[in-house]
Amino acid sequence: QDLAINPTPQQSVISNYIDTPTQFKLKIKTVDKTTQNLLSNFFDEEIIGRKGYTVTVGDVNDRFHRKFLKKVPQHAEGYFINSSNKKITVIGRDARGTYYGVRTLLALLSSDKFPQGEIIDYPDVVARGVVEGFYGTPWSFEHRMRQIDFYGENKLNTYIYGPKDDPYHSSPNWRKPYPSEEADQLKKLIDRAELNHVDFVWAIHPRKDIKWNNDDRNALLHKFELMYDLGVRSYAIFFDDISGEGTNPTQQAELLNFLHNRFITVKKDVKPLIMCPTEYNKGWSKPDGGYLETLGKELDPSIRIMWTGNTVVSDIDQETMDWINAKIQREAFIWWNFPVSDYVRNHLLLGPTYGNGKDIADDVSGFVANPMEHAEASKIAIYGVADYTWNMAAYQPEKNWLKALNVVMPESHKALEIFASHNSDLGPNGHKYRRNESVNFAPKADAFLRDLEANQNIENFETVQKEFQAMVEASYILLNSKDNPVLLDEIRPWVKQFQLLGQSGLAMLNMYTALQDKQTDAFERSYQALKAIKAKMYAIDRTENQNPYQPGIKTGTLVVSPLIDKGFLYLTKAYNQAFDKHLEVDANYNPHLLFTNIEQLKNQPITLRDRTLALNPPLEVISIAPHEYIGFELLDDTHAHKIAYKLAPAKVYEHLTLEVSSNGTEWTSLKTEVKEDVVKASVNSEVKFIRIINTSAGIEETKLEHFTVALK
Ligand code: LOG
Repeated sequence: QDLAINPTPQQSVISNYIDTPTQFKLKIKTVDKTTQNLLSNFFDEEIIGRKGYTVTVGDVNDRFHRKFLKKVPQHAEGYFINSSNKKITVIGRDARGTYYGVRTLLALLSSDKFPQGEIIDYPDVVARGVVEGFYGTPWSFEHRMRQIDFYGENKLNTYIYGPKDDPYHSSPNWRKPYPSEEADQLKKLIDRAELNHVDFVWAIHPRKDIKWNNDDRNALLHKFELMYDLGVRSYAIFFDDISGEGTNPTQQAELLNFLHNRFITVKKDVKPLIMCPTEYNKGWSKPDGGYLETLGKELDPSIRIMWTGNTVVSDIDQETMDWINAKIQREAFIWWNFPVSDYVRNHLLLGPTYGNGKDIADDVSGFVANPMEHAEASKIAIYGVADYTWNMAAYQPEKNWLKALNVVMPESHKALEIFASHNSDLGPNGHKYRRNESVNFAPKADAFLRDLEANQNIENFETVQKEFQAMVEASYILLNSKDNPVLLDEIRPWVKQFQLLGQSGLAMLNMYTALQDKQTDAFERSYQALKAIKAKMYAIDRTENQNPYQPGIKTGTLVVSPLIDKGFLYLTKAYNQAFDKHLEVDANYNPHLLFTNIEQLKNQPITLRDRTLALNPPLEVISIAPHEYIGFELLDDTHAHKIAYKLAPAKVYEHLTLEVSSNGTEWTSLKTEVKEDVVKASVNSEVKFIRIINTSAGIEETKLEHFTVALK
């Protein structure tokens, strides 16, 4: 039997199980307020008395039997538990260790069988948790409260507050105090974090407009003081995704050392600073600039430096750690960009947490995950992060994932499993980060298509049919479920889309059967039905989640959706041929191409919607060297008609030229006009290529807000 505990304890020796006791006698020794609170909430008057199962809780400075004390692990935050059929003893190495011991005790008591034996437990990674560091709508207050409780329950000890779109964390208001209502809420969150033994790390992102002068230094110091008064005892400074003066490493180090000396060491009860560098991944680090080495040399050794790995979004392994740690002369603090979806906002990332090395525990000073703007849905991945960072060697992604689904939806977890198993990949994206999806179904889908295209009897027909049926049924169950309304609110549009996807799959199978039986009416009915379902899906995609980056709702994109589209296409063609019909076979896809020689943008997706071709705007600053360009290559015989783009700051327009060409070698520049910082141009001739090119002699650093071409 598995202990019902997340994260997985380091060592447990269980000899047998008894019925879980229901009446208790409590002996509480040294515990802090937080642990006391947790105990009193659980052991209410009705279940405690002078008789019953004895629960003893304390720490290593209390009087306990020597043979017990010897077993309490030396690690910070560790604890030891011994249980027999009459009593259980929980001893913590320190206050947080005792708290975690009690968390384990409560988890054990929530199951109907109670183990007897010993647990010796401690975390692998010192700082474990979440960085709310994504672009897009920040989490709500209520969501954050739920998250912090969840961290406490799963022994995560770090919540870094750094939502890019909070104007008081970043520009323009980082110098200003929070308005009183927001300050009140932050205070409540900080208190809640304390109640869960979570370090609330408040981060500031002085972004594009920091000046290296005394005024701005003091503005930072002042803001830190204000946050201190709200209860913050841990701070971070982010220099990611900026350009210009703010990126200077010597200045950054000087500022951080100043804050370290003038604030952190003065306060005494504040934890060491955490910083996110500008070159926060290997792909972006410029070897000649010496940026990272400068930070490594000049930053006070106590200051922790964040790192996202070999690229912006990547999994972390030993080689990653060796490389960065040597440069910064300390163990990097990992900022793992999963399950963040701010660059693929039309997708949900609900798959298992996997991909990181199981041997890097000693090489990191922390490990935090950047989540989706869907807080509750992110818990699936965060549950895995809690387990992975606590006990790496024992971590089992698949098993953990199933438990996570159970925790977020205790009643409907089976339906959620079907939904989540088909909603985990990101689709093509600028960071080239992909996840497995439809793992069990993929080989069956492949076999189905193989048989279909080889004109053979489809052996897998029923299996595939069952999966589509399961998708439809799971969607009904989820939409009607009551066990996590907060989660359902986040995923509802995707569930509806998923239901339609399942139905479209069934229609495709009906087309197949009708064709086999040579029933033309039935075939055409299913064909029309499938098109109608697609129209409905298209409508959802055009109305739900209409953010300016990746608007819409995508589901089952890696395996299920391509299977249905290919099947539909193949069957319609076969039908047209067999019965001399002319049913439309157009599949809607984007035949145009991205046209760029900028390495950083080579995988940036482009989309075609309502006759408008758009570059998916990257979230980061891009640098365009002389002669580098970004644009589109149109399919032959496409008529472009209006071009619009916006780059920031607008002064880069002086160095960029909008050009068109019919062959890719001879270029003409277009007449443009600028209105409210948006550049506009009309195309009056046949063109195949469109590009914005850097015609100056210097590198242009810019944020690309949008770039679109309207097609006739
Ligand atoms: C940002 C982050 C964003 C993430 C994924 C870091 C250090 N910064 O490219 O705010 O959520 O990538 O889009 C980032 O990762 N920039």
